[in-house]
Amino acid sequence: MFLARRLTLAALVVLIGASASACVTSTPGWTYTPAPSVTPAPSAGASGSASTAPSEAAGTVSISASGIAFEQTSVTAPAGKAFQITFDNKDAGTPHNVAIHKDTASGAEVFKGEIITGPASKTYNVPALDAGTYAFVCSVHPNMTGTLTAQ
Ligand SMILES: [Cu+2]
Repeated sequence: MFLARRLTLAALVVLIGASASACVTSTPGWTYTPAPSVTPAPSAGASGSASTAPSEAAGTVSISASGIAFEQTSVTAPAGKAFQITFDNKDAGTPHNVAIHKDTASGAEVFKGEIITGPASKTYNVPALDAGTYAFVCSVHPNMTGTLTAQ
């Protein structure tokens, strides 16, 4: 009981001390440890990682096909500016392409990439898309679909 109370009291003191100021804690070793750990904390936050993802997709979107299926279920593209899709058709002797449809695969076609027979790859120049959700589809195999988010 006494030990538990002491631990509780100690925890409270540590919490109060930590919230008041890191300098209050007297152990010298701890003054160095918190400093580096505080720096990565903001970048590890949700907003930090969210801002990293679009910058990766800002350049080129990679889509590949294998086994008459796209290997990506969803990709992200920049909205409001032209971008490129690097399409890798890994299916020997099988034609595929990437077409982009508004909202869903049955929506209006906003882009249709050239059909290529694998193994082959092609870079498509896609015009700017409005922000929103699109489906990418193979014109040859309508069951090949994925989601493209323009943001
Ligand atoms: Cu196909």
